[in-house]
Amino acid sequence: MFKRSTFPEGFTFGAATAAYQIEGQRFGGAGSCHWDTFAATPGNVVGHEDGALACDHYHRWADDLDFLKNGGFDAYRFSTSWARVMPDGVTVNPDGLDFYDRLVDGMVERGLQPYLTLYHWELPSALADRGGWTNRETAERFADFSETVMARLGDRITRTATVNEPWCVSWLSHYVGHHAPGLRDIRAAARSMHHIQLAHGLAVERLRSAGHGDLGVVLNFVDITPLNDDEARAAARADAISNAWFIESIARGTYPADALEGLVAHMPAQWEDDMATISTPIDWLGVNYYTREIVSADPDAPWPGVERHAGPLPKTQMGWEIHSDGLSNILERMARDYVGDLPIFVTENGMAWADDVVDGAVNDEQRVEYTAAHLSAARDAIDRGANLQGFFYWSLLDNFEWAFGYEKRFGLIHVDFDTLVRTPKASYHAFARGLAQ
Ligand code: IFM
Repeated sequence: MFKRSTFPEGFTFGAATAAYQIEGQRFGGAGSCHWDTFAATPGNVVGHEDGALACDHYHRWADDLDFLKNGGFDAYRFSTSWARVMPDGVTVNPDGLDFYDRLVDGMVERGLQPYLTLYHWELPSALADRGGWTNRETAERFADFSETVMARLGDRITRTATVNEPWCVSWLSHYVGHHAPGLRDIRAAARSMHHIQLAHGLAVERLRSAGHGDLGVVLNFVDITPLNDDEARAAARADAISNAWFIESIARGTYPADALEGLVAHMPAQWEDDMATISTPIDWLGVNYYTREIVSADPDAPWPGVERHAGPLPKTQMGWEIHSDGLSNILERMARDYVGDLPIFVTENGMAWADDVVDGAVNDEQRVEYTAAHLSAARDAIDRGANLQGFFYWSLLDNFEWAFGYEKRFGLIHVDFDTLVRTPKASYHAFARGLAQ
């Protein structure tokens, strides 16, 4: 597997989850969120599944935290559901805040550092009704929500991320239509791509002025690979939309020209005035990495006119190529081109596999290998100049994998979704052994 001792002193090892994917949305007075309504609409989620029960982490969180403690992990990356804390998007549900308060106390009691992500996609339906991320007001309300959560939890949080994967919040959800709210509209995409960045910036400004520190953001990256030497233009366009839009605006206060060429006509009025807020300094960067994408131009398709190709490498249950070098490429690029010496954390990396429990055990040797290869790539990135300070496996538990329902299993811990029984997989035990060495 790997050895903790091969990483720098103080390097943080953790595992990550997100609220809607594990908690059980029906408990504790949570309000309707746009994932509830998206999932209730035929054809959106495999098996018509939703997050109503999920892993019932709402009631079983103590056992789940024990897995982290007993495995020797240093930290837990979790998220707060906006719809649980503010069911209508603005009014506080005391039970919601109490739940997260207990959860954070539970981490501290177990010696686990809490890494909070404020928004991992539970947009309250009341705000979705008013246009969700296509409406600038949602960004303002997000800053209010962030301040409320941090006023209650901030004294015990090690690091805070504003938003998880703004590309998923915007492009994947408003242009590809694969995630809530399921739109396929370039104007909605452009607006949401700007407003989610603005939400991040407003929240950082608000939290900073309230005295909070260690503020960052979690961005997802794909290692974009041109199909051949003639496809550099298509690769640049794909990279601008998937990667550069989100990091360049935060690190430099500009959007990449290769993305603006197709989006500028659809941007909200006076968007340039927001760039200073979007690029307000952060304290750390979270990188989520899973795979690469091989691309070429598709001249018959509307902008951005990019076609994706299946690559030759072995694939996970998601059909994603396993390409660990992509992780070191991305980490090195972040340090070199965007954030310099700023601390970087791999906030998600992991693989889905169709795991089964056999005689009380799950022998997921593919995941053991995947994780070892990516940890080795993370270690290489440190030698290549990235100030990488931690690595979080995605995910602690098998969970609700969004539009794929419960079929895709990413966890170190297997969850039987009929009985909710948890079974640590071989990868969990391998991780624990590596952490002890
Ligand atoms: O499950 C998701 C997570 O919510 C965000 N990052 C990618 C994971 C795997 O698809």
